[in-house]
This record gives sequence, structure tokens and C-alpha cells, in this order.
Amino acid sequence: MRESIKNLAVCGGSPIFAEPLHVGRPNLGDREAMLRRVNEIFDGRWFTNNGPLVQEFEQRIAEHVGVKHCVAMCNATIALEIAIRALGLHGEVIVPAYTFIATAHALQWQGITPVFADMDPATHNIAPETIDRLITPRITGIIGVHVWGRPCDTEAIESIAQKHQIKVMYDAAHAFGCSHRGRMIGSFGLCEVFSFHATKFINSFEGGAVVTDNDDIAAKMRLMRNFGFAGYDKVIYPGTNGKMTEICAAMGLTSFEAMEVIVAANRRNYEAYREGLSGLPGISLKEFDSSERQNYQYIVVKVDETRAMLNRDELVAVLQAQNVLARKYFWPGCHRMEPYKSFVPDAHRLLPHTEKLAAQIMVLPTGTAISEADVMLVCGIVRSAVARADDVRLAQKSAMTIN
Ligand code: T4K
Repeated sequence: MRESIKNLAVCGGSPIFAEPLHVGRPNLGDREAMLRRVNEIFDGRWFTNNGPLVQEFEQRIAEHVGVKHCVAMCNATIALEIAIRALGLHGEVIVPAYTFIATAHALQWQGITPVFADMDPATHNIAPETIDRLITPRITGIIGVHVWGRPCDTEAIESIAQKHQIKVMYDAAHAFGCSHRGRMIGSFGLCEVFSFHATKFINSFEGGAVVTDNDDIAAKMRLMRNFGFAGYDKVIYPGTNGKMTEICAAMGLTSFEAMEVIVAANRRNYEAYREGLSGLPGISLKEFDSSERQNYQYIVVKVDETRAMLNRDELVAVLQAQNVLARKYFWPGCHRMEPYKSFVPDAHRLLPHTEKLAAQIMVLPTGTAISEADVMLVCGIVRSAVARADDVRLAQKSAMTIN
């Protein structure tokens, strides 16, 4: 092992990486193809409002998922808001507490109260058995989130929804390119929402889309994303501006075309992490089920303090000192963020698994910007930290005393 790894930056050494290694560094795709599309946009002088590249992007996404409709939007948060409204959700809606805050905010932003369900610690997704307990006459729907691209238990969720006559949609922000029981994610529930944010598997700089087989919902969403216009001078619905631009669609198409290259890089890195972290006490990498289609986009590691003798925050501090910007997604859980924390200050009592896991999970860098050699160095840092847990704790404690 290189001397500089042994000499951890938190213990006085210098960072092993001169430049930061980010979680969510964008995948670029073919630069020439992108520039050709930029030229087309300039030549055609059509920049937004359902332009040709947006239409092509929608068609390719719908085909890939195997659904009738894809409605591209400016980002997934607006796409969630529009989908929620198109489904007619109101009152209260069940969502997992363990998700990016956008899932909850998309409801709250339109006066709908998110009711937080606990997660299944094995999958990190909403635990169906906790949903049943939260059903009241005020609940009008469930939004499952396919966290890290791993599918929710759609069968259980949809059978609960059927029993109570409520609607189901999914936040599939992480799950483009993934399948569940051989069927592409995007084709479950009444509709599903993808994110094409810069940090996502497939990106359009900023972007999102709702996919659905339901003609009425798709038609409604197309109206809603364009101010409610049904032709020139005719508004038939209170809409908003959720449109994707042509430059974003150009990036989306370029990224879509690079999908195989991105999966290959992610998978290579995942295998390298698997090897590099294997056998480390208290450090477990969340595995992918290789019998399904996967995007391998998130490298998710659980830190069990009782065995690693370091907690997640201490390990993240070690990594960050080395310029590896590991993230604590989705700590501390939506229920501990505002305004939800103030609405229900003791919500955590009903969310024991979320509470525990949100404090144990860290996400590590991957993607086309990260090489296998980088991954091995990151694993070396984790190994050194665990091997020198006492020194790391001591160094962090004395740094806190000095500060
Ligand atoms: N539902 C779920 C389950 C989601 O995870 C998300 C978004 C949404 C809904 C909403 O989707 P969008 O409305 O965003 O389409 C990031 C992303 O901003 C967010 O899209 C994503 N989930 C979430 C999990 O992660 P932050 O606050 O951590 O982003 P940020 O700016 O810190 O970026 C992460 C890292 O990526 C940075 O360390 C730097 C690097 N980066 C970022 C950008 C934007 C780059 O290297 N280049 C870049 O251009 O939320």
C-alpha cells in the first residue's frame, strides 16, 4: 500500500487526491455528437416549447422503458409536482422518510401533507407493512421511491393501494435503465418520474420526465407543463412552466446514446469496490442483483460502528480529508428536515429503521470520471481508517478540541 494512504490526512498526512473526487460527477457522452446537436439547435432557431429534440428524447425514453408516453420536463421535482397534480392527489400522501427531500417537497409545495413511512433495511425502500398502518381516510395516494435504482416492492404496494382505493405512483429518479422482475422501471403504478439531473445516470444537464401508459394522465401533464395551453390563445387548465429546453434534450440524447459506456464504467467501479472493501469488519457494500438490468449508479456503503470501531461520520471525515467527497444521502431523513420536523417533532418514533440506517449510510464516487485505480485508492483509505480506527478517533477528537 502506498505510504500516503497509510498516512491519513486526518492524522496529519496530505490528501491522496490532489483534486476532489465527487459523487455525481456528470457523465459526458460523445462530445462531437453533442456539438452537432448544438449546431442543429442554432441552425433551426428552435430553443424550447416541445422542439424536435425534446420529441426525439421522449420517444427514445418511452421506447426504452416500453411505455406509451414520456413527457419530458425541466427537472424531476417539477415532474413530480405535475404528476401528483395530474393524478389528482390531495390531502395526505404516504412517502418514505428515506428519500431526497424533493419527493416530500413536491407534495408540500402544493398543500399536500407527506406522511412518512419507514424503510425496509434490506432494500432501503419503503416497507409495505408500515404503509398499511398509516392509511386513514385522508390518504389519497402512495409515492414509492426506487432508492438507488433498486425496485420497490411494487406488488405489495399496489395491493395495499387497491385494498384502500388509493393511487400509486413512483419516484424513479435513480432508476432509469433498471428493471424489476424483467420489466423496466418506469412501467409501474399510474406513472413514474425519472430525473436527468447532471448527477444522474443519464443526464440532460437539468431534466426529468414522467412516463406512463395512461393516455389521460399524459395529455393532462402535457397541458400542465405548458401553462395549460391547448393551442394558440386557448388556455384550458391552470398550468405551469415545466418544459424541457432543446439544449437539455440534446444532452439527454447524447447521454442516452452513451448508456452502455456509462453502465460499463459504473459496473467496473462497483466490482472494484466489491473487491477492495471485501472482508472489512463493519463495512458492507450494497450489492446489485445482476439478474436484473442495473445502472450501477450508486455505490452505497453501510458502516456498522460496533464492528468497524468508527462511525459513518468519522469515516466520511477521513475520506473528505483525502479529497474523496463521500456523501451522507439521505441523512437525517425527510422527517428531520423542515418544515416536516416542526409539523411532527416525534415522527422519528415511528421510523426506527430510517433513523438507524440514515446514520450508517455513505455514498462513494463512481461514474466515467472515476477510474478503477481511483476506486482502489478510495478502498485503501477505508481499509487504513478501519485498521487505525483508534488513531482516527483520537485525531478527530483533538481536532475538535483545537477548533
Ligand atoms: N427524487 C429523488 C429520489 C432524487 O434523488 C432527486 C434528486 C429528485 C427526486 C429530484 O430530481 P431533480 O429535480 O434534481 O431532477 C443531488 C442532485 O442535485 C439531485 O438531483 C439528486 N436527487 C440528489 C440525490 O443529489 P445535491 O444537493 O447532493 O447536489 P450537488 O450539487 O451537491 O451535486 C453532487 C455532487 O456532484 C457535487 O459534489 C459536485 C458534483 N457535480 C454536480 C453538478 C451539478 C459536478 O461535478 N458537476 C455538476 O454539474 O443533490
